[in-house]
Amino acid sequence: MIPIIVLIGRTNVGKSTLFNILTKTRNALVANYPGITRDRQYGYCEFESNQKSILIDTAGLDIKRNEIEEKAHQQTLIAIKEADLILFIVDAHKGLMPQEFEISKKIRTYQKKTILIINKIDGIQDIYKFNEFYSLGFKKIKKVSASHNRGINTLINEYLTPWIALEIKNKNTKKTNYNNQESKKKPIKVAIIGRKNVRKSTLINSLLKEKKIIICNILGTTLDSIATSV
Ligand SMILES: Nc1nc2c(ncn2[C@@H]2O[C@H](COP(=O)(O)OP(=O)(O)OP(=O)(O)O)[C@@H](O)[C@H]2O)c(=O)[nH]1
Ligand SMILES: [Mg+2]
Repeated sequence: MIPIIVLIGRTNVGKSTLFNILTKTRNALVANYPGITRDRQYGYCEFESNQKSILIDTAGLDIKRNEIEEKAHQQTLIAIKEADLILFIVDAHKGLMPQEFEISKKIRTYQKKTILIINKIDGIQDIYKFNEFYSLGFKKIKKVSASHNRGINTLINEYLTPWIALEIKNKNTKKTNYNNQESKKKPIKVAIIGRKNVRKSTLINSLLKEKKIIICNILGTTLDSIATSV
């Protein structure tokens, strides 16, 4: 059983960028536009010290303005429930935002270990700019730049791998149906392709027997390409 880490935060703070760098993939869609991630995206991290974990990228917890954002929010809550560790990402360029107090409050209701990640520290000269994030009240705080690969090795070596070691020791990790790469048998890969709104996501959810992918009667609801095991 592998510990599960979830990425939470406002939209556009760099959650997917961090997902890609930690999983050493480009599986998560990244763009300078809010609301790009909607579904839960599962990835697999294997760090140099041979520590492994499952990482979940999410839409995060932000203001919900429409049906898709409401459904994405629900997907994020499922991911938090599944996870053993929360990485709460904030954006140093934007500074502390009022909804981040709300997100902190929500996260705390789950009583899970949380690390506050101050992302986008590149290009910031004034180190006092980071101080406002301390008012969120998290003990473990790490400053990084996901897109410039700054602080990532320290995040892995000083925070993530010791935590993974402890989780495994305590055998606290939960079962997940994510098909990790430890499996000896190579699964057959099937791609579900078709025009917009022809019910591709409905078909996948029926196969999985769960509401894994957001279904909405709006063209182009699924943005990321989602991999899942069945
Ligand atoms: N300067 C700077 N930009 C970054 C950094 N990390 C991410 N970005 C940029 O921020 C934008 C948003 O990044 P994403 O990773 O898509 O953010 P997200 O939180 O997943 O966004 P949503 O899925 O839309 O909620 C992109 O243009 C990234 O290139 C960073 O460390 N520094
Ligand atoms: Mg994203």
